[in-house]
Amino acid sequence: MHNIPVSTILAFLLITAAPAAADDMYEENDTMLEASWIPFEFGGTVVLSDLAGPGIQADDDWYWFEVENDGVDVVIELEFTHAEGDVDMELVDETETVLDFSDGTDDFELIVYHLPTAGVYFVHVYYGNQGNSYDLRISDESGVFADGFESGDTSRWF
Ligand SMILES: [Ca+2]
Ligand SMILES: [Ca+2]
Ligand SMILES: [Ca+2]
Repeated sequence: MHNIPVSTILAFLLITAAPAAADDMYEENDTMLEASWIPFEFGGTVVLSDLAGPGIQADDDWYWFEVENDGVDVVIELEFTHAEGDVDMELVDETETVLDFSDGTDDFELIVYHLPTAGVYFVHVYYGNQGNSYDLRISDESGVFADGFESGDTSRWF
C-alpha cells in the first residue's frame, strides 16, 4: 500500500469487483469446453439455484451433466422473466450436435428428450444477453413420479 494513492486502490477494487456482480457463480462457462457441472442423478431432480444460486444470462452459459443409464427421458426446464430479456436454450451432445432446442417467448423454456445412450450432455443457455436471471431444473420422468418419496429413497418401478 506504500505510496499508492487511495483513489488508485479504490479504482482497482471497483474494476476487479465488477464482473462478479454482473454475472453468476458458474462463470466462466461461455463455451462447451468451459461448461459448468450439474450433478444430475438418475431418478432425481437437480435445481441450479440450490447449487450456487440462480444463473444470469449475460452471455452464453454452458452446463454439462452425465447420464449413467441408457434410455433416460430427460426433462430440462428453464425459468425466467421474459420481459427482462429473452433467454433460449438447447440440448447438445458430446459431438456438438444440437439434439433439441426451445426458443419460445414466454417466461420459460422446456425440453423433454429421450436420450438413447448414457453419456455426457450439455445445456446451452443463450440469446438475449440482458443480464436476466434464471433457474434451471434437470430431471427425468422417473424423477417426476418419485417426487412423493423422501430424498435418498432409491426405490424404482423398474
Ligand atoms: Ca452466466
Ligand atoms: Ca457465461
Ligand atoms: Ca425465449
